Formats: sequence, C-alpha cells, structure tokens
Amino acid sequence: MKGRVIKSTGSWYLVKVEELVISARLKGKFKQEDLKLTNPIAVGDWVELEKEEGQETAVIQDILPRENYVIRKSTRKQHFSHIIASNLDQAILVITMKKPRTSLGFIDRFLVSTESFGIPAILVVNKMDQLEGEDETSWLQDIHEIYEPLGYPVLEVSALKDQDLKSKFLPYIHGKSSLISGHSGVGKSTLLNALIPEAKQDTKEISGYSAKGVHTTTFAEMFFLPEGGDLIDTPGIKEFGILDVEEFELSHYFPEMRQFLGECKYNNCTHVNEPGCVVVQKLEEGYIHPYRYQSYLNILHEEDSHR
Ligand SMILES: Nc1nc2c(ncn2[C@@H]2O[C@H](COP(=O)(O)OP(=O)(O)OP(=O)(O)O)[C@@H](O)[C@H]2O)c(=O)[nH]1
Ligand SMILES: [Mg+2]
Ligand SMILES: [Zn+2]
Repeated sequence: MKGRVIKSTGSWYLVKVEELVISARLKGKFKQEDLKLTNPIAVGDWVELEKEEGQETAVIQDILPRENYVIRKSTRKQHFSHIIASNLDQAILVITMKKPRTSLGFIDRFLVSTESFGIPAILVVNKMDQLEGEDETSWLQDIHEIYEPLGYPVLEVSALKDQDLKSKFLPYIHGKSSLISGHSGVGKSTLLNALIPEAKQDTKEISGYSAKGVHTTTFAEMFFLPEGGDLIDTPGIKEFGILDVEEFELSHYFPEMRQFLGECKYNNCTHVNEPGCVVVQKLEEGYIHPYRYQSYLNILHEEDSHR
C-alpha cells in the first residue's frame, strides 16, 4: 500500500492510507542521498508500506522520492539536519509584533530557506487584535512595504478573534499542502484549530516573564481541511539555521537581487564592496530595501563564520 506520513514521534509513524490512519514502524536502515538526517522519515513523505501479519500495524518498506522538503540544522546533533516536512505546496510563516516579537532578520532567514527549497511562502501576521500604538503600526507597515513587492502575500489575522478567518484564509490554502511555521507562541496551533476544529491541538499562554512561547507543540503533524488540502502544525523555532548556501549563491534567494545578478562586473560578486556591483547600485537607487540588504549581509557573514 501507499500512504502519506501525517505524524512521526521518533519510532512510530502515523500513515494515512486513503481514509485509514495506520501506525507503522521502520525496519532496518534507510539510505538517504548525501543527507545526514536525524529523522529518516518526515511528515509529508509518501511511503510504501506493508501490513504486519495478523496485526493492525504496518512496516514502512520504502520512501517515494520527495518533491521538496523544508530542512533545518539539528539543534541536538552537529552536522546533522532535520527534515521538518516534505512534499509541500507552500510554507506559511506566522509572525507577531510582540509576545513574542518576530524580527525582520528571522523572517528573511526563513524566506531565504524557502527560496532555496523552491517553496512559495506566505506571511501571516497574527494577533492583530493586540496591535496598538505607533511603533506597532509602523512595524506592520514595514512588513507590507518590504515583502509584498517581493511577491510574498501578507495576511493580517487574529486566530482568536476573527469571525471570518476561514473565508479569508481558504483561497490561500484550499487544495494545497501547507507548512505552518514560526516562533513558539505566535499562535500556529490556535490558527490551525480555527481552520480545522477537529485538530484540537494544545495551545498555551506565552510566558509572562520572557514574553516568549513555551514550546507547546512538540511534533509536526498534518491535518486535513474538509474542503481539501492539508496543514502541518510544527513546533516553534528559535532560529532558522541556513544550510549549504554558498556565498555567491545567497543573492539568488533574494528575489529583488536575483533579477540583477547577471549585471555585476564580476560574476562571483558577493555584492559587498566589489567594484561595478549592480546590487549595491540598486540599493543606493532605492530598488532594494536597506533592511533586506542588511539581512543579506548578516546571513552572509554568519554563514562565513560557520565555514
Ligand atoms: N490575543 C491573541 N492571542 C492569540 C491569538 N492567537 C493565539 N493567541 C494566544 O497565543 C498563545 C500561544 O498560542 P499557540 O497556538 O499555543 O502558539 P504556537 O505558535 O502553536 O506555539 P508552539 O506550539 O509553542 O510553537 C495562546 O495563549 C493563544 O491563545 C490571537 O489572534 N490574539
Ligand atoms: Mg503549537
Ligand atoms: Zn554585485
């Protein structure tokens, strides 16, 4: 039989085979192409499985080739990576202005990752009911001004309060497989519950002391929209370690730079201080947002120090 992995707890996997959900385990070791992974099988994987004799459970025999995946550096094991989910149509990044605050740098790292995986991304500003004051309005304005022209849709929602959340959201998620990501406490599970009430994901108040989330969701899990499509709730992430992006490659994952890349004087230009750099010229002319360029430099230099 063929099925899709909807949850993985480490040793057991829940696999959806047509309308059934079956518990399955892995037998033996799996070879992964060149990747050092902490998890051989991820949510979203299509697998081939076989029923165990006289039991309700099954054994996973094979993983079908992944169309794409979102992967991050393992926080536990050096030089290892963790696949968050695979076979996705898009990634939804939930962000909040406060409690917790999502920085532009974090957003940019996330977007560089999804660009490098070839996965479209959407930004969802949650907790709009809490937005107040000039500071916060100007943060929101920045988000719209920076990201919409780059082709990333920006949605404003309140997962807790919006009455029309579903109708607002459905055009973006209908019939698609969407990953939901973001810091702990931004309301990923709350949003999921609002869209799919049967999901009943645990949610928890953020810590009053640190104004950060308390890592309520601990495993990625896929839920199905009755209208068609699925959403994958994931544990909150602190930072997004970017993988295997070469210096000269990084600008390919900034859509506003990508269009000028052939035009720099040197074809291995890193767009820092090389003569005849068209990216720096476009920055000065105002075609590239200074915050985005700053993020570019930050990622470039951080990745440098990891090499
Ligand atoms: N005021 C307000 N609070 C919200 C909103 N959405 C979520 N919250 C609250 O934010 C807190 C965290 O929500 P969760 O859904 O648990 O956050 P999460 O992103 O799933 O967090 P992790 O599972 O830890 O990654 C809860 O107390 C929610 O009730 C919103 O739109 N407005
Ligand atoms: Mg959660
Ligand atoms: Zn350049």
